[in-house]
Amino acid sequence: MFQMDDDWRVFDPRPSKPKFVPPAGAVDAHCHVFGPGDQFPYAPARKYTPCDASKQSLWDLREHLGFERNVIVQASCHGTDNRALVDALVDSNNSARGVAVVTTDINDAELDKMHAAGVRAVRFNFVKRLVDVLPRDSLLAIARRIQRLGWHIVIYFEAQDLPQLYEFFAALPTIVVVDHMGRPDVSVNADGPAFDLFARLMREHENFWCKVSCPDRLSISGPPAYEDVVPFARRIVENFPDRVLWGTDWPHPNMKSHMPDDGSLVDFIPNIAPSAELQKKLLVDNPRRLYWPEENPN
Ligand code: 0GY
Repeated sequence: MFQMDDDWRVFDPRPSKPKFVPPAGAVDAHCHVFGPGDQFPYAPARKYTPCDASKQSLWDLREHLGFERNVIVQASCHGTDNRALVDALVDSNNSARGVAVVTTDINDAELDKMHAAGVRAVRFNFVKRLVDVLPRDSLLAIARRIQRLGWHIVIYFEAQDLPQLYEFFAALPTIVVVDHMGRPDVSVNADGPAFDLFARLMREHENFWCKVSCPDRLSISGPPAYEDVVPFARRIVENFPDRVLWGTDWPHPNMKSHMPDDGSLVDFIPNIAPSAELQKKLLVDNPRRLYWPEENPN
């Protein structure tokens, strides 16, 4: 049995029922499953040990919040062992897709097997407190390997690192999805130079998509309204309505300040996507086009 970190908070087992009702077919496009640790051990090199968060708890949450599908993202605490993720995808009966983490050692047969289970992307993590970042030539080798399967790349980085990563990102050959808006510093203006650089990446590279997720990780003003995050997310949703995704980030790994109420996170959506049209693009049309393209031949 793995001992959970003392300072890691357990997800809220009884989140509030959101007032906002998501449109039919809504996708929670950023969430995780963890363990159970005795079946799917956490990575020896992990930087934090989470509490177990099972696939069944995720399916229950999805129903409670009014969503129909999930995109499950491999988090750093499971390293490159994607078995818990694949196990959840197989159990989901086509209602979940996955984002895996791999190294250059992976062979084509293993990639094919993950594809059959529902994996559609790899995640490149540049957050140094979470991982030892892979060298760029390894990342490019992985990027080339996954193109055959039509997968895309999900990147996770912090805003202060964007200037030195910008050209590398801009040259990536697939669709690229940015986690949590590239973690902007929300104490500065959403129209200021730092977030302008991120907006420029989105504007000049139409293969870039953005998850307008995790106000709880970014906010200084705090829950439940996370007001200071609103102008950042709104700027992205309004300027790039066809390339945005949203997710709960359940079970909120490695959160130390507070444990968000998933119901409040869903109620945040109309503040960042104020019209029914924007909400449908954010929650239904965009994630389904990216992760279930076979249902959307056009
Ligand atoms: C997230 C955010 C975090 C953790 C991870 O891979 C991870 O461990 O992504 C974080 O600590 O900011 O997206 O779940």
